Amino acid sequence: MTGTFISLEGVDGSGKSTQAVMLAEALRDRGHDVVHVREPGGTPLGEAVREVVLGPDPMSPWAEAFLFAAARAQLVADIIDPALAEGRWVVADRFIDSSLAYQGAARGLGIHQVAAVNAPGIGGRLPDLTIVLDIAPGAATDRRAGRGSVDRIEDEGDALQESVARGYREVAREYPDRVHLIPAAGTLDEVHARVMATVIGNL
Ligand code: T5A
Repeated sequence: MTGTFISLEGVDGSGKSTQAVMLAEALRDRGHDVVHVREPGGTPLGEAVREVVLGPDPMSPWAEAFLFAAARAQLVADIIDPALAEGRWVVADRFIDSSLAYQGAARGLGIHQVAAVNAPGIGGRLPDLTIVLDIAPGAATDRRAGRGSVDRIEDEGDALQESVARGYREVAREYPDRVHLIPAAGTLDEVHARVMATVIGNL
């Protein structure tokens, strides 16, 4: 028995963490056994990498890409693959498409090059469905306003986020069977309804 793997993606502040929680709860209400993970993080190594990669010290684009890939490899080995092997559902707040959009597209490393760097660590594991919350970066910045702390990547501002948004559209064109863009404007419940419709329509 193999479980089902769904990832949620989007620019910073697109609302995907909120929607990941709502999706996990909705799936549990339907009787599914759901594991909810976030990237970078989800394992002791991943949380340690998160501190470094989102911390204030500058790093090269490839160093950044390798750090995210290392955290992902550990998450797949320790949490995602075992959960799927038990037939559970996995809802991930970011996965490989974050690296493809941020490092591959926005940092200019190349989507295929970054996918290739990640490939050995994930051993072919990809989500069954990836939902990208599509929102104008300025609107996402407004949603984050007032939350206080800003990490190193958020601190780079809307120009980077614009490139990331274009990157996600490129990723969706590259992997159209798996990656679906949905509008992230509207209330939490309106966006959740779009997420559920996408899940039901594609799984
Ligand atoms: N990164 C990550 C890479 O560069 N490469 C990688 O491979 C990976 C895995 C992660 C950073 O690392 C980068 C991407 C990121 O820059 P993070 O702390 O996990 O850092 O940051 P984010 O994933 O961006 O998480 P955020 O919490 O900042 O944003 P979310 O998850 O998009 O948004 P969310 O749900 O927290 O909502 C933000 C605010 O908006 C409100 C929420 O209540 C919240 O206050 N909100 C809404 N308000 C109105 N209407 C709606 N529909 C709303 N939905 C949410």
